[in-house]
Amino acid sequence: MDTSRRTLLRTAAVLGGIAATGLAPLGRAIAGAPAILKALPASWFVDYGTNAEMQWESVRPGDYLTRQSRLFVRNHTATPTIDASSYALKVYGDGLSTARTADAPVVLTLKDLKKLPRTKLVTTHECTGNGRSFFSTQQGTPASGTAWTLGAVGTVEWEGVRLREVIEKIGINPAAVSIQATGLDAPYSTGGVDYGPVRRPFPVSKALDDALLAWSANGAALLPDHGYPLRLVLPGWVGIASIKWLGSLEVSLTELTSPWNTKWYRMTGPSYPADSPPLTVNPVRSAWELPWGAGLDVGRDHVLTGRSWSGAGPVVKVDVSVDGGATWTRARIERRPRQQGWTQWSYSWTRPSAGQYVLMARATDAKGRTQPLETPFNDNGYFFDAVVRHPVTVA
Ligand SMILES: Nc1nc2c(c(=O)[nH]1)N[C@H]1C(S)=C(S)[C@@H](COP(=O)(O)O)O[C@H]1N2
Ligand SMILES: [Mo]
Repeated sequence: MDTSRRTLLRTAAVLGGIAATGLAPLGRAIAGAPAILKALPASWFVDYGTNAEMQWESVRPGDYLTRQSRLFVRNHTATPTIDASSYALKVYGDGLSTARTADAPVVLTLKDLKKLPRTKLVTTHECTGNGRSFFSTQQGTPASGTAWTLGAVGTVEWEGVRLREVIEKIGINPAAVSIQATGLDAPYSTGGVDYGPVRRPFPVSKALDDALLAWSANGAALLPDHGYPLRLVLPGWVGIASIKWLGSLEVSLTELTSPWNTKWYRMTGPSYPADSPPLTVNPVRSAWELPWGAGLDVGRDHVLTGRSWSGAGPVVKVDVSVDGGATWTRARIERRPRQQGWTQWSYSWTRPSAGQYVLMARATDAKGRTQPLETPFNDNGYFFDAVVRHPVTVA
């Protein structure tokens, strides 16, 4: 598809969003520049304009990792173009060691960061709203936001430096509690309000545990759409925590806030208290590597494959049903997780007779968390973790 047609479709998608929700962002897509720079072939992606999800049917069972060319994109505005040679990360705040507090921000170039000890880490990276459309299609209550099916997820081997190394090198005040990560993308406006650059605070404990400053994914430099030249990765946490195009880190002695942890990315709605905390660890979810409404040949055996993942630990077992939940059998684990990545599984379906079926997969993680059959509604459609009812036809 040529660029003008893509831009047009994006504009249409954004305008469609406005009609549907009343509060779709007026990003750069309307001004004409594409919000996502990489190619989004229709066989690999569903293109929502500023966002794009991976098509599960295009996932190849032999590939454990998700190539960047196939990884979902979630942009609040548009992918910025950043010059790596002049790029620098600024670290500042009253939570740095007292010797530093009075100083100007610590400025670290990519070269500086690459001199520190390197780490590789596999994580499953997922948007908080993955599965959102099922609040509507499966539970009858539409939620506002991008109507993702299950493709706002991927598993990536990041390379970078542990944030712990950076912070310890700079020197931190032992009383520091909070770090705010801010992106270099354009400020985010919606409903006539400018909320400023995309940013979100996280606890110092997470920074000292497993947070990573990543410059590469699966052995290659980050693509612009995925945060080039440097992004934060908070393993197992909601996608919004992993700020792309990382511009600064403010280390603070007091709790920091931003609209991305007060207004959005927390649960609101009838089932939740007003002071429900900011979302952190991702829930348990599963997907079949099949088209929605797949057609399968009658009179044959079928090996069906899929993946399950959790932000809290490895998925240890997966139960599947091919009769809409009437009976369940244990799926065969094909590949155990690499580090904090997903689990691959399969189910051998012996000569199903002709008809319509509903496939279901229900995973359990090492912490004993499992997927419910129904999940309580929340206004923004976060954390749809219920078992998805996947229709197929055997004919
Ligand atoms: N600077 C910045 N960081 C960001 C975002 C953004 O719009 N701007 N989107 C967040 C959200 S909501 C998600 S789900 C992930 C998506 O990462 P990806 O596009 O690399 O898959 O990035 C997060 N980090
Ligand atoms: Mo997200």
